[in-house]
Amino acid sequence: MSVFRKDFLWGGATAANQFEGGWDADGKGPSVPDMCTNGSHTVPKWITTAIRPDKLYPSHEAIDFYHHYAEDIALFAEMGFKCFRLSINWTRIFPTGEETTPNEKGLEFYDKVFDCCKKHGIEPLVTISHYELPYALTEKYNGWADRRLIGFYENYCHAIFERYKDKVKYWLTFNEINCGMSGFGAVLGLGTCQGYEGPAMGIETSAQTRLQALHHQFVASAKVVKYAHEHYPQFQMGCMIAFMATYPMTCDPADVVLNQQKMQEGNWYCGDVQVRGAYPHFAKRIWKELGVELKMEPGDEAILKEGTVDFYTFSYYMTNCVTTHEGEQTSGNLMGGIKNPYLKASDWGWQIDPQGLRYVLNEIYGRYQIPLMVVENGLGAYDERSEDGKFHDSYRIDYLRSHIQEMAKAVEDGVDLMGYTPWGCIDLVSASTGEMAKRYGFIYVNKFDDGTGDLSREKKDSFDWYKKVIATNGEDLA
Ligand code: BGP
Repeated sequence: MSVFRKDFLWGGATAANQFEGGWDADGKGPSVPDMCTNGSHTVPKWITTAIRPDKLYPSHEAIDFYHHYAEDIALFAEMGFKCFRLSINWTRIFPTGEETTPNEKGLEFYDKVFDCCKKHGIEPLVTISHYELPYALTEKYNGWADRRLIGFYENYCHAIFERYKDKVKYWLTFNEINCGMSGFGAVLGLGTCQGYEGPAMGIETSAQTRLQALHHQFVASAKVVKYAHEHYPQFQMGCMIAFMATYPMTCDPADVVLNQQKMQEGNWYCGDVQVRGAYPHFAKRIWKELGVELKMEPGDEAILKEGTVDFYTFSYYMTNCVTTHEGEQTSGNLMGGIKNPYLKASDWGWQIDPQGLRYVLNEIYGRYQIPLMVVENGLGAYDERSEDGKFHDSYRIDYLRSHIQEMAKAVEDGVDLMGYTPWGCIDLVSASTGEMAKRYGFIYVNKFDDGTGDLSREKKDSFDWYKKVIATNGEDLA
């Protein structure tokens, strides 16, 4: 008997800016990622203030899901997906973010996508804002630094809630909202990069700007969660955190305390606001240390309390260590850290830690006691075509298998786990580097870093493997 729920949401995850393409099709406006060039593990991707004709912008065509959605969703259905996580591109619906009437053509595109999911019995899980802020809002308002963004976000949500109320049940308000705690969040989540041209992850913003911008996102999220609960009781509203677990490198109590603070800042600060509806006790310490004076308006505290989420979702790729002693640096999803001698790393230096997933699931569930969902996990790797012309990605299968095994243990520990949507179920553009070469998919896409490729789709070995996993509800992982 499988330990997973009967209605476990097996599936895969994507984000509009990383796979749709059609960046200016049918009235769509430019978003922040549309201004980002390609890069690699060693060369940083840039954000530019205008489209430079001599540069390559990977989101512009990406893998052209915009024109391949029917074929791609049919492939997901063939694997047996119960759930498909995708995001809505804000600028398809409101090209500059400020319009009051939505762009009908943009709405129609997602109608077609959701209808296609329905035809195949696949439940959509929609991220409302996945690193896709209208660039016009960055240019004019410096993104979420400006409180007026709350209103624009509400308009956007009201429009998509009403349009898709019969097609979408599960919603996530912001992807990896906690990226706003760190510098690189400026380009990714907050859009606080007004007038900036340079390495996208290298922009420095003050902690004051970042945490204030995050506060605006918290209020925006709570407002639309409350609105959804009042108007669409059938909706399930979730948060999404980049869970970046860290371990103390030594048993020196100073390392343990440092690690606790790192976990508070990196993971719990945002989760606590969105799940518990108030800033946690340690927020005051963080504000003091960073010299932040948070501006709250009357009513903000009440709205945070009233707009708490129904379920908690997170991405999980790797773990790092922290220490007050010497240690060797390594990289990771959003955040680097100190190397762990017990773990191996991916080609991008992300340390692979399946057991950490069991640990994290227990920690989160113990704290919040609401259903959890792993909405990103996976191995970014270089896939080489073998002599027989196929992609034998056994390394990806090993990665996923070991993580599913640990999820199963967490479920046996008593964690209420709703589902699992591994990242980049079809190859897509990397968020951190803008590469195609960093592939996560069960489905290979013939699209390359230099922008060439005929966009044809091919199944990797992991495709049939995952199909079997889903068919057996996670029992047969061989
Ligand atoms: C998360 C993002 C995704 C995705 C993933 C993998 O931070 O939510 O958008 O891209 O990480 O990261 P990367 O593409 O950098 O390998």
